[in-house]
Amino acid sequence: MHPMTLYIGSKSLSSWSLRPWVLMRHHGLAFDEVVITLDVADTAAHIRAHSPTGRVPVLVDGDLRIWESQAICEYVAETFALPRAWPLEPAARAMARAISAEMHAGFESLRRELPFEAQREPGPVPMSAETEADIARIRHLWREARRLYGHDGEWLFGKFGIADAMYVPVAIRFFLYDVPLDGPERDYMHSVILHPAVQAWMEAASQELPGGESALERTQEVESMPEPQAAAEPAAVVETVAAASAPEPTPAVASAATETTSAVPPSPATQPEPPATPAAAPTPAAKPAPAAAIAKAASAINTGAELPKVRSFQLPSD
Ligand SMILES: N[C@@H](CCC(=O)N[C@@H](CS)C(=O)NCC(=O)O)C(=O)O
Repeated sequence: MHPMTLYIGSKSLSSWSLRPWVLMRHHGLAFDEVVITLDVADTAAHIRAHSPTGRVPVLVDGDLRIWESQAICEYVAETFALPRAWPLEPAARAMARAISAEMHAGFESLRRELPFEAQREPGPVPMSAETEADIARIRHLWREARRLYGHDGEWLFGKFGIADAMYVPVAIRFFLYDVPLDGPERDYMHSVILHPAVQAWMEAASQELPGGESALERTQEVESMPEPQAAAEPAAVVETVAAASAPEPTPAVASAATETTSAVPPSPATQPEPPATPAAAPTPAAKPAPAAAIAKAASAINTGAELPKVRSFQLPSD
């Protein structure tokens, strides 16, 4: 069966895309991803071909099209009965929802002054009082969630859930902008950047060149990655994972010019290729530090079960 398709923006830039992507990867859901290069001339047209809001992420599941990052998280959580997507206990659940809503609606100063640029060399930048206040608020939220409800795991409410997915890009920002942290917030940031799905995202982001030239003509299959918690958190997605592990036929690739994801013969630009090598595509002169740092830290992780492959397609720029 053809899996769901998640349309996302460039991984080096699209923090909203990362949120549902990381939740789906955490739980080993099978899906195709289509990466739309952001910040090029025809970005808007490409996104509009798939998204009613002109924004990514968008999830397509059969006839359904779901937009808005948190709605996508909710949809997959409900459809696949993901365990602990929200905490079970009402007070914890309410707080998880509240802090997710705060993230979705707020922290504008932080988002403006510390933009999500996954390729940036980690280091501090000058910050306004408003951004300092955003950071203080986030630190308070993380600390309280961990203190009150985080006892059975390393995530905000113990197990990895939608609230974590919403804050993953914030933790990456803290890492990339060298935001001074200590205590539970620092531990939490480390948990985020060491998460195998986050490493995979950052690694892919590091392969993107400014303007997207390197990846525009490339279809790539993201390698399966270890997911240490998969065994500990059985989800009602076993069939999906097992099915996704089997070799699949040539994927139906969405054309930027069409609204459909099915029965579109792959063009030369979208046929599967082995992972890019330096000879096959230009690569940045030096690997960006964040991905390298995260990859190095990751080597300490004792890995567990394998996740299924996510098929990845880069929409070309006309
Ligand atoms: N509230 C939306 C925000 C989505 C959003 O702003 N996405 C950005 C990319 S991170 C986008 O699509 N921008 C359009 C563009 O760059 O042309 C959500 O949560 O999904």
